[in-house]
Amino acid sequence: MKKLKIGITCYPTLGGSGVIATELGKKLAKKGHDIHFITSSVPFRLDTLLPNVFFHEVEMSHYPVFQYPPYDLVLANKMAEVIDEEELDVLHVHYAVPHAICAILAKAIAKRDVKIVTTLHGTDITVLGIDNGLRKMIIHAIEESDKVTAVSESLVKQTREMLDVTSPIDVVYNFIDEVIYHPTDVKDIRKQFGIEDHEKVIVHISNFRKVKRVQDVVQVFSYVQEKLPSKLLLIGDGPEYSDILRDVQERGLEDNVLFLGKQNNVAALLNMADLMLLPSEKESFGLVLLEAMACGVPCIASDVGGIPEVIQHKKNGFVTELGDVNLMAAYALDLLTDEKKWKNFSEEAIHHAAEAFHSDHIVAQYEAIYEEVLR
Ligand code: GMT
Repeated sequence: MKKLKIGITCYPTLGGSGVIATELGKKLAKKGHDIHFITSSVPFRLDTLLPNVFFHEVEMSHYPVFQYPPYDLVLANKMAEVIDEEELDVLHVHYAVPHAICAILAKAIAKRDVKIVTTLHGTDITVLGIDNGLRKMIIHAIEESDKVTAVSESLVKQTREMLDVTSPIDVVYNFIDEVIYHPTDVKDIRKQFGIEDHEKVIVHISNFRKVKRVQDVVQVFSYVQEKLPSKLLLIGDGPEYSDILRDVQERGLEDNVLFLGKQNNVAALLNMADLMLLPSEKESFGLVLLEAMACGVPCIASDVGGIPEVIQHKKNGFVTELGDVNLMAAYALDLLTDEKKWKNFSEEAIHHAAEAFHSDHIVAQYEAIYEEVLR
């Protein structure tokens, strides 16, 4: 394929959408495309030095006349500059609002024609449940993009139902970097964390927002550890942190629950685990499930959003009705006490992650989309 100049805008801080955008940029750069990140800070996963990856900072000055800093306008201005100066072919934005809207404005300002590809990650659509004030804006972003993708079939369906849009939306699933996420021996690290050989380890990773239902994780763990020597690793941070901490203390679980905060080397931590729990209320895909599965960690999660497109129920993990902590605990105990079954689920998880979501395949899908919009 012809080498392209591709602009990428995402939220550069922690979060699945930022991870996907950055990993995609790195993979595309390795295939020879020029990648221009247009973001407010260096994306946290942009840790490899590549000669054809560029970072254009959206710099916010102090604007005394404005009550609120005009981030979206400054971003649109920066995008227009980069489109012209770097001669971009494609601008791939992650999130309809504000990034696709900024891209549409930048395209109108820039002298050069550029194609806009917008990826929906879920929160831009589910936010509508809270704030209908952005409805027309999101519809405009979808209709005016040259191509829209969503990270699961479920998100496409939800977008259609909530917004009544009929324009095509392609499903392009999330992916992981197979070089980072694979099974590794971490016996020594387990020891460093005070985990005994005979103990089972359950892991949960999220931004501790209400929708993640971390309290369900704690409840499931409290049932499991009554029957099995086990530890719970809670990775991440967010608004529910203090309530979860209190819950853990009130249940007397503090010796067995490790709050690890935000972590960069998640692959090593995942490899310490025997099981992942993700009991979210909403989840358009659940990138952490894929990260866990690629490391051979079976997952139990709620049957919502795109989760059943990732976990194959009773084959490589389990899905349950939202909030069914008793069933989650029963599935967890079933898996953690049956070595043969666990091994089988673990192998199936690795296999499914590689078969259905391999980065080579997903990156090629995005390249085909760029080709299509440029045709
Ligand atoms: O889950 C979050 O709160 C973060 C959010 C984001 O924008 O990074 O995650 C969304 O995008 C991820 C990458 O596509 C998906 O794997 C997550 O399922 C999705 N989160 C929700 O739908 C709640």
